Amino acid sequence: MKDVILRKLKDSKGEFVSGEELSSGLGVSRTAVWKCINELKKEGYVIDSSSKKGYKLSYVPDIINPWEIKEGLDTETIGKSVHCFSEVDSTNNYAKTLAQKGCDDGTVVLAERQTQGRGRLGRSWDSTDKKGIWMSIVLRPAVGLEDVQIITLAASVAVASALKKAMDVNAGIKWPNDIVLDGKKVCGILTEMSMEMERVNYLVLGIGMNFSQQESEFPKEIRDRATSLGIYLKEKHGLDISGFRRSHLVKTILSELEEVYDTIKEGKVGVIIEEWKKYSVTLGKEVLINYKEEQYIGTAQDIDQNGRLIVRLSDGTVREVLSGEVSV
Ligand code: BT5
Repeated sequence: MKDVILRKLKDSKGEFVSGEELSSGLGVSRTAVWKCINELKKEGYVIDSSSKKGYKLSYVPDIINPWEIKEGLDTETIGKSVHCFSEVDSTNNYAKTLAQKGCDDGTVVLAERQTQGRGRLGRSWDSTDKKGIWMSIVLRPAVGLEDVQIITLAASVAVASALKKAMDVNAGIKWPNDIVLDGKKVCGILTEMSMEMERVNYLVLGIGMNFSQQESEFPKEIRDRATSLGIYLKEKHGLDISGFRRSHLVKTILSELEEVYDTIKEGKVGVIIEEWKKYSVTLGKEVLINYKEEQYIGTAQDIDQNGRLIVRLSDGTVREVLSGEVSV
């Protein structure tokens, strides 16, 4: 019922809607409408009430709920099912549980806060309450293990392109899939998967995007390496992040993600690679590769059709790097 009321208030574009219209439209009492309005107010929506004229929506907060995400979402598959929480341990964990129960391809899980947000290799991911986009998407592509890296690269392309479309922000991709702004990490992607008979059973794409944190809100040990869209927009363009909505960026990411996912389904991996190269801040640079116990320096020359980074070492040998850490 809350979503129908919200829809009507939004459709009335700042005009009052009478309590009578809302209650008769929904077939409920005016008290029930009033209760719903109070719940919406508690969530942060500013709704003016007048005993004569009814209710008027005057402010939509920057909150993550299924109505804000689904409203105007132009996708066919990704985001048809959306689960939102005020707190979870990790959206990737929750998404995995849903995937194991057989949820649809494209199911999305979002939380305002994660208590145990994860990075790769057991590292932790700082997920401050309401300050970022902490989101996981379940995908069920009909592919084998060798294609998983491309899907992860494609996700970083989708995020970089969504940042441009939704906020006019020019982000770079550091191999394999860190999204950076002026060399600082604004978003990380964690892909986890379940395999069955050498085929992917499901993938969980975890996307962590720093949105409105101030520098002091990051843990000390990552302050010099992490940034948020808020910090970047203020420093670079003098813009205030309060003029943007996380839900709008989420929708744009989901829409871009569907586009790259469709491209992969059509077998056009080359298109993804070319797009990735456009955003790359790694190619052509001298890089330090850390892979397990090994460390080596070389020049990042290219990425191949499987998403491996091609690195030429100073002695002329060429290495294909599938995973590891890259410092530019
Ligand atoms: C990543 O790992 O970059 C993947 C992060 C994925 C987070 C999302 S949030 C939604 C979903 N649910 C989860 O539980 N996870 C996913 P990695 O490349 O290993 O980077 C981790 C490192 O980044 C840490 O060791 C820190 O140094 C740094 N870091 C931690 N929190 C950060 C933050 N909020 N912003 C920037 N850097 C951060």
